[in-house]
Amino acid sequence: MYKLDSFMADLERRNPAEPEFIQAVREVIESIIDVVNDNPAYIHTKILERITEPDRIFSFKVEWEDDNGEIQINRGYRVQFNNALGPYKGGLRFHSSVSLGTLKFLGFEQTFKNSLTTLPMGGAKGGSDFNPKGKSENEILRFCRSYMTELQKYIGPQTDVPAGDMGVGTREIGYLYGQYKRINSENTGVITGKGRGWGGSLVRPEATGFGAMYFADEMVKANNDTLEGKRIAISGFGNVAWGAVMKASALGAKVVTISGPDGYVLDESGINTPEKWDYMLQLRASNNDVVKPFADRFKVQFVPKKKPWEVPVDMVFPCAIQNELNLEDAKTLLANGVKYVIETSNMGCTADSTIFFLEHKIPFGPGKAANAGGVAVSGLEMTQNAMMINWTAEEVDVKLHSIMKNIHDSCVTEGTGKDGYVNYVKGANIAGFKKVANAMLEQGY
Ligand code: 2IT
Repeated sequence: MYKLDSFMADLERRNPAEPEFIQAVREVIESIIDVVNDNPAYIHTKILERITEPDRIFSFKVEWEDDNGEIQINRGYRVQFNNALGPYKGGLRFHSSVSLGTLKFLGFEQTFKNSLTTLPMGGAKGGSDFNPKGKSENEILRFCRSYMTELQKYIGPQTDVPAGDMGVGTREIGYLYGQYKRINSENTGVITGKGRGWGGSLVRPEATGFGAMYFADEMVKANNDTLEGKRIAISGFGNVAWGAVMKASALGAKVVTISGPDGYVLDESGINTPEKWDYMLQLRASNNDVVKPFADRFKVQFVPKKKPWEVPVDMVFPCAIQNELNLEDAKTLLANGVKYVIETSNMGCTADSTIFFLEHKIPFGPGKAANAGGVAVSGLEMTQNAMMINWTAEEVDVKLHSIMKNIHDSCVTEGTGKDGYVNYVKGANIAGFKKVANAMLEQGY
């Protein structure tokens, strides 16, 4: 029999100073411990110890030259967490906050998320503490080239397929893929999120935001409700927020906020025109990591140094970074009448804020379910690359939509309580876990 406290104490002892990893594991173990203890095969094969230990971790030096001719040194990583279901798959994050513990938490989450998509993908994550803010195009190119010179030793289209995450978009994927190809002389689906002209899937850039909105659409329908007319607060202004605002508009909802490290934009008329969406892309491409110019450009309100969670809304979609919404924010949101929370960033809500929402029976879509659309379309990109064909945007979108509906339904199946309230956190964790755990058991040790 597993006991939560002793298992977690042991995990903390073996993974010191990695609070995000511990947080991510604790949430999963709390959800699945009864399922595990009900199945002797899980207990005597030590499934929990095995599923929380990454298969392997690479850490490497990345040297590159800045525009002043000075040598800079960053640390690069790839965490290959679990490949029971398929080749390792997961994004690369270039951000000053990146540490090994961050990437272990993200790789762990990715394993269950990828399982939920039902596509054959294991879980991984990688990246660097390289901070793209303020870097020139040439500096980014030189960094990507050096990073891939090391990373290419460990990846391959059947082994490990990276993609983008924070700080890594189509431009960076291009530079990374170019260097992989230069060294290995092969054109394969070794990385996803490629440009649409050279093997990238249509709808991949939009996929995480679209998927989150499809997931939200299923959540509201399950509550005999509709997205039509809903007021939404979104954080972030990157690729994920961009996809989400576009799909929200298409489905009749109104997004009134986006945010950056400098504060948030409050646009009461709604972020619902192609000009505004295109401007978000320009802002991101500028590498300044500020959102205020959006407010200046469209003459709407800018609230400096604050998060958008103080704005009264029906739904919130954290789309920026882990632990960006805390217990205080959760209390404010609830007092202001929030009806749904869709965690679109990975572990965007702190543990206590998640518990608060669940205790108050707010439908809460956890990141590993709600944001799985991105990696799902990455999986579809791998399929297209392997078949040497391109699907139309409609074909990809239909598949994405059906995957998100499926994930929602799996959460309902595994997460519905006696009172009818759907605990999507529990549902996603149980559904994601069972597939990975059963595959591990069937494959032996
Ligand atoms: O967090 C994520 O799921 C991603 N960054 C996307 C990973 C992928 O392989 O597309």
